[in-house]
Amino acid sequence: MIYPWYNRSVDVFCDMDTKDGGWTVIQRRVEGSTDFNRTWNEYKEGFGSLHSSYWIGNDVIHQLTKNRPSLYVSITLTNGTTLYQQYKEFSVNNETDNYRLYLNGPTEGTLGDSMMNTGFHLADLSGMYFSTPDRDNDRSSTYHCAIDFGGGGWWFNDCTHAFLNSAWSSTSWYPLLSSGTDIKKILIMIKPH
Ligand SMILES: [Ca+2]
Repeated sequence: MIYPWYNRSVDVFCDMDTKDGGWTVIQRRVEGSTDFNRTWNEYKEGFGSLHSSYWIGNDVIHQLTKNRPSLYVSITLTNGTTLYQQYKEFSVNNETDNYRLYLNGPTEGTLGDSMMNTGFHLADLSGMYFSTPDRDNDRSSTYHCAIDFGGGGWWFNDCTHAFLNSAWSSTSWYPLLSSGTDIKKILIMIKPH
């Protein structure tokens, strides 16, 4: 149980094994067991179940990232291998700013950087707004990225290489992973410096 606000508690999953532990899990997905094709308000408030799959909620993420904690993405493949990518600084602005993403390095890991400096500037996500199937805040005039690349809430440029809230079959961390069929489990988590 954590207290993002002094008068309101939230139950979260804590990872006490990875890199000295102390990681607060803001997203957890196990084999596509929960539908992530949700509305703006559902992403705002959070959804899912603590012991299977969940999104903790964008308002909570905003509260927890004001001091720019580290971000750790962990993806376990169906063959048992776990890959990761860590970013030194992560924050999400408030709803008025459409939960705008901030990422800063250094970054390191075995997944590769598919969010910050992807090598393709239209896929770089730092500074981008959050979109959902019912809210297009992306930079593409052609696509509604949150619908057209699998259906789910995420930060998009025009559009993205990483989409971990997509329909499971479209879940991607391009170029390393382009289909959810290779993925067993995803954790996205944060830890203060
Ligand atoms: Ca668009």
